[in-house]
Amino acid sequence: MNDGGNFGATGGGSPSDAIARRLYLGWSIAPAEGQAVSISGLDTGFQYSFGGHALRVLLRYRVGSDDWRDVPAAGYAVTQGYWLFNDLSLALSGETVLQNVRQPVELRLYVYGTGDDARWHPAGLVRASGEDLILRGTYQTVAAPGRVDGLRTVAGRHRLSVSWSPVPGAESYTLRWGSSPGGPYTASQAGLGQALAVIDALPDGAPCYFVVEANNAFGAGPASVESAATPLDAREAWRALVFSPLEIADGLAADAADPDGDGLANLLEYAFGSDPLRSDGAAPVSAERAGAPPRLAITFPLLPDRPDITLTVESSSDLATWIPIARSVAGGAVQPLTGTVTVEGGASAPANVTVFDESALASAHGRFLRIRVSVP
Ligand SMILES: [Ca+2]
Repeated sequence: MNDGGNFGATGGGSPSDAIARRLYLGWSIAPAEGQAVSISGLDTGFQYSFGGHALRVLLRYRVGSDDWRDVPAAGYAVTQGYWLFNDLSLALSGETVLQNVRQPVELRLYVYGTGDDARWHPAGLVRASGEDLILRGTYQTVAAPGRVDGLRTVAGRHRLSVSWSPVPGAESYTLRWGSSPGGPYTASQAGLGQALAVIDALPDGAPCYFVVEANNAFGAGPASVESAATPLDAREAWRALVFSPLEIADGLAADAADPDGDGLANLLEYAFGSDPLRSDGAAPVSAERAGAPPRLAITFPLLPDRPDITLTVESSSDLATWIPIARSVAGGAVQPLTGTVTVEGGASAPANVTVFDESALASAHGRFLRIRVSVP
């Protein structure tokens, strides 16, 4: 509002004077798509100082880009005084143009003084009850809902949690998804009562493309803009479970990192199921002499749901040449790679598996075993 220091004018302020001088407080409302509003009235008021002149108001409104229409608040005048509240109520249910509106409505409350010099100082629209402006009315659903917007996704192992902004007038939502951008959307969940859903049992590493529609008795609204996300693979899910987002951002969750300083890189902690943030001193892999004649044996945990891990036991007699002697792929059983190697345990994961070297210790000068952990 530009009061110019004076809401009056030479010869007395008037509505046309206030309009010309743009002495107004304005606001607007926009019905949601598929919704109509009916405005029945407004309540507001002025808090002002240095009273001494009549303060008058004029409400102007327009629907869309139509002409302005005037609602004079005849006879309204502030009570003269200092910092008084002056409540104002205007009935608008008789304004037929403001009923069942589906376009934006712009409202302006013009303020003027009837004297030559009306140096009012309204502090704002404030009612005695504390509210600044109450627009009374109702809204009703008159068409299918608008487009769903604001899609957000949280990825998990084999799953996506999808949420979106609630749409006015929606009674339910339909979520459709598929594996190709732009469709076809081969799966769906309909009748969703809330603005969220979980897509489950998704394949590893494949992006999922999805759209959401809002529905009501008038039909389905337009589909949202397509969104896409990829479920976490096994290692990503393990990282998300074990590390905080900050630790991941700082690189502490990288395969080669060793944040607990126990000599086991994160990839090995993941492969063997140990805690990468706590050095508890219990090495997951151990070696011993076993059997008759004695052979070198290495024991390690075999975990299920490690689809990205290949464990290869390698042997050497000189620490220079290493020969693969047994292997587990994707959490599967450990298979001997040579005829004289034997494997105990690990028929079903999780289990401890012991792999016995191919040569008896008595017939070798020195034997060494190690486990190679690799990812595709
Ligand atoms: Ca470690």
